[in-house]
Amino acid sequence: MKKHFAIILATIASVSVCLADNPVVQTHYAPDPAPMVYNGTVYMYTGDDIPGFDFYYMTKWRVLSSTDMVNWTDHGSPIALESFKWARDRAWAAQCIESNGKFYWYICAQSTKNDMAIGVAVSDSPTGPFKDALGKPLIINGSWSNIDPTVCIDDDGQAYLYWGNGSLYYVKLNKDMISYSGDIVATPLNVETFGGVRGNKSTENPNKDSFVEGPWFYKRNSQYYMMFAGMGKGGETLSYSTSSGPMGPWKYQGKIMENQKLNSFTNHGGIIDYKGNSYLFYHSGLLPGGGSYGRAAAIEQFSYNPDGTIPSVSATKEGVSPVGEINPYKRVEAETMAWSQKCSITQNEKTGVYVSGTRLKGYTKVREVNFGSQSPKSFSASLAAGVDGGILEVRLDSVAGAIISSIQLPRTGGWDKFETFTSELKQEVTGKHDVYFCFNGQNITAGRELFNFDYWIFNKK
Ligand code: FUB
Repeated sequence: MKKHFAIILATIASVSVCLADNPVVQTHYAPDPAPMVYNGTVYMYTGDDIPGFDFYYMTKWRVLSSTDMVNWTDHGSPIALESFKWARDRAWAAQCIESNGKFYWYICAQSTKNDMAIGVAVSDSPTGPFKDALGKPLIINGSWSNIDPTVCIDDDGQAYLYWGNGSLYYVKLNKDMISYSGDIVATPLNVETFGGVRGNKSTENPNKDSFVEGPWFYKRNSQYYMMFAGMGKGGETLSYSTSSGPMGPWKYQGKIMENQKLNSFTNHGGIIDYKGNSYLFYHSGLLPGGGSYGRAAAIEQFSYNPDGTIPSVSATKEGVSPVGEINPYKRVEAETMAWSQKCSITQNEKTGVYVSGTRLKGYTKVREVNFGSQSPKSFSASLAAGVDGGILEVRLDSVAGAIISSIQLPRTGGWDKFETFTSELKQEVTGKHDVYFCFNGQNITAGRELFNFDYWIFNKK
């Protein structure tokens, strides 16, 4: 009877509504999201804001991935300014694409020649390791407009690289993806093509918009799309133009997102289709401590109109619905999460990426964990603690939910000396739940780090 009551309680709790999963990264400020779908997984390439300096002070790029659109696994930072010997500052917006089994990550940065330049890093894996493919920039010509590269490979195999701020340029990439043929072409910007252009004073044909930066180039159902950050009131819009060819002529279509309370001047977007849905990626300054220089990626789902036009999309706190689930009987990285508080991410050679900086009342939330019809018997986690006192509590469906297992941590001999700890389940759990890994402790002063957390698994025995 007791056992059945526990199962009923757990099932009721699993119905609880989950609020606020935007921004989708909370462990750091991850702006300029560039999604890529590869082999059934969505990869999201981002920048890394360092707020507090009143400018886009950025030194590295990051990768995350998801197979359900709500839980994101942090793969750390495979490239930084130091990866490019010609780069000295401004690790700004970037995009990665797969071609012939290799991954080309087009980045922009301030060069040692004191301009902005576009470079490309290459890897055999979407999460790296990446290395500078050329040892020099791919595009460099003294301009500060060489930012925000976006790349698309057409059905005939021809790849196009677009980029720009204030101006929109493109080149045709060669098959090797790290060189180009022909001239750099400037795309005509006017009211008809991109809603307007900076400096247009015409009263007969005034600007409805204008191309600012952040182009996102893609093809869908034989139509070419160029989403871009346009000029709105008090901040950027996400606007778009379409074309029947990869090099234009472009026709301005309108604004997708404008006048949203994003707490950020910029919004830098990306669009993908995944598992039958369409998603708009953008960034906001809505994380605590965030703002125009502390931005983080957010996602909204939308549906194209039957004629291929894009409806207007509002920014939400809730974000998107899950399109997959987590198997708790296979090792899950602790850095896979839908939401988190009071923790951060660290990476090193030995362990890879793990959750660090855990503090009292912090937690990570993992959504859509499917325990199936038979309850697990125990829970294991790989944890490291330089000093004792920390407790990892596993709770169901909310931070105040039932504690189904907990691990009281002894010292493991160092903050990077990970050990696997196993504890019994306190109650039976079946079905689908949100699982909260809550950071607690005994006699801990506020602010003290509790433990580091590498991975977890539920055991059937
Ligand atoms: O993140 C730095 C710059 O801000 C990007 O390159 C632009 O697109 C804007 O988001």
